[in-house]
Amino acid sequence: MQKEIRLLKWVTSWMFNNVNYKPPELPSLFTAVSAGEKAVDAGTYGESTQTFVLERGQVVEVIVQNNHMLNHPVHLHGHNFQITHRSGGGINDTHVAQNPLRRDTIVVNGLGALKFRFRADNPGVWIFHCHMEWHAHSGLVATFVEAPMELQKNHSSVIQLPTGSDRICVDAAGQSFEVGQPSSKEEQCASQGADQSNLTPIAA
Ligand SMILES: [Cu+2]
Repeated sequence: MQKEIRLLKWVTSWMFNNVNYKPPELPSLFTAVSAGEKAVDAGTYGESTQTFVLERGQVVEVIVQNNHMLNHPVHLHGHNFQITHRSGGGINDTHVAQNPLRRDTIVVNGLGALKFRFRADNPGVWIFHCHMEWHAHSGLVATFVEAPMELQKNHSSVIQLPTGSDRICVDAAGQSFEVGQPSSKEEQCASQGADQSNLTPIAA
């Protein structure tokens, strides 16, 4: 008796709000410090980064409703959030603890819900993601861009962007240049029609 066995390629990807996160060509932090006033517009960062732009001092409440049966340890960079609700079901309870648990990582239960709050008092670009790495790699990531205009004012003294970032305009133009080419990077980018705003000099 013959049995046929089919091997199927099964592709699984995870997402928040039907957005499958993909790392942007230009890292979101670089966009935040180089996009001028457009940095406050979430669309500037690209749809697949699922960006939320926060104002300085805002109290942010995040509700995660897990529509899948697996638990996910979700992690937020840049903050210790207060957990105000966690359940095995939906958000059906308005009770907030007097002294809520503070964490930067918490499991959202399978088919459960999680609610947490933090104050946007730490300008930066912070990702929110599942800490099971393959879930994050396959898309379970969102981005909080916090007080980008303040970040632009202060970044040169607090953020050291890697020197390799000056190649981004080159990559964006789909060209590469030989090391040691005498013309300035600005000239190289201009000749390729690339956006020079990525070349904003970063003070040491
Ligand atoms: Cu996960």
